[in-house]
Amino acid sequence: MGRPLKVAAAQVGAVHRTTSRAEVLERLVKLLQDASTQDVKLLVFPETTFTTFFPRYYITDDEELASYYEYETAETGPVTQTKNVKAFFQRAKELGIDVQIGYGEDTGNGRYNTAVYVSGKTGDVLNKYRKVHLPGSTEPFDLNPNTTNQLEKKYFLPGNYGFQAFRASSLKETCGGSSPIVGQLICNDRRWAEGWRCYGLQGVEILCCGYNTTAYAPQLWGGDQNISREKAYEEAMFHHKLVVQAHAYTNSMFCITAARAGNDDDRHPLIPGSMIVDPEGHIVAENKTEEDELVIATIDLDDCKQGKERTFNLGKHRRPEMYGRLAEEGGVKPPPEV
Ligand code: CDT
Repeated sequence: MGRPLKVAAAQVGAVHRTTSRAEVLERLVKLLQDASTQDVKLLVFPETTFTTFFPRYYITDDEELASYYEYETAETGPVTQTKNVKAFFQRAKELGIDVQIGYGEDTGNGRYNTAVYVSGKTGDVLNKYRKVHLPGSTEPFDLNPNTTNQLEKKYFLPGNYGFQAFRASSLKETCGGSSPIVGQLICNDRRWAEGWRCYGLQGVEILCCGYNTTAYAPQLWGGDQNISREKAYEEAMFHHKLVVQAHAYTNSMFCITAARAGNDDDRHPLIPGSMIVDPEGHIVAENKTEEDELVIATIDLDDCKQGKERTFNLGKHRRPEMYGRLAEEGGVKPPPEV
């Protein structure tokens, strides 16, 4: 192995609306400790990991809504220092593990669906990503508490940092003296080719993606509104794996996906699907349960070379002059009828 690295997805099982921060934190720290015992160097956690996936609820109580965010202001400093969650980051630093973790970010001027990548060596935030593609609607589908809504457009602003790759300098020695190039996505972003390609164009070798993907939400998906729960689950898993494996392959990068899984509130099921995918699109490790679980693999970043130098040698084979529409158009403009 030329540039070996032991990585893992930290899948997190059910977190209910009533589950306390303290309880979640304890579970996350246990995952950190178990990862450390197994010598994991990079651990990826899900989207909005510290709380339940609150955008599924139509929340009218401002105080409850406010409780789902971390507050990062000039006074508090970065999320790693904030009182609710700093114990998590302290432990990651003590154990020397790099982490990516998602959370609701409140800057005082806006709220974002955010993930930070934090060095296990220094405890510094090496990169912050804000979710670009916010799915769902600004108003609830309905007020039935059994309905899984998707109100991210109501509770977050669209991410404004773009798709900026970075070097995980903390992992330089482990990776043969050359720091891994890392990119970040959050949940729905993984379904859009655009972000992946932006990262491919920066030579990204490891894409980290946490998510909360509902296993049953026909109101959100459209199509057969009478779809069975079993079939809906199967379809959600199929689409999750399809996009991750295909985009990892076409951009010649590893991808670590970390699910918030389980059946929240015993009525809002989420898919698992935490996995490590290689640059040829193969799954090299995946979850076995729907609970808190580590999915671990030792990968070799040199395996990205095959695709990057041959089939998907972007500099050699791409024709950007043919792709103008991609940057110019938002929606669909069909050709005129003749
Ligand atoms: N959290 C999140 O982004 N969930 C969305 C649900 C859309 S279902 C097609 C996801 O893409 O998984």
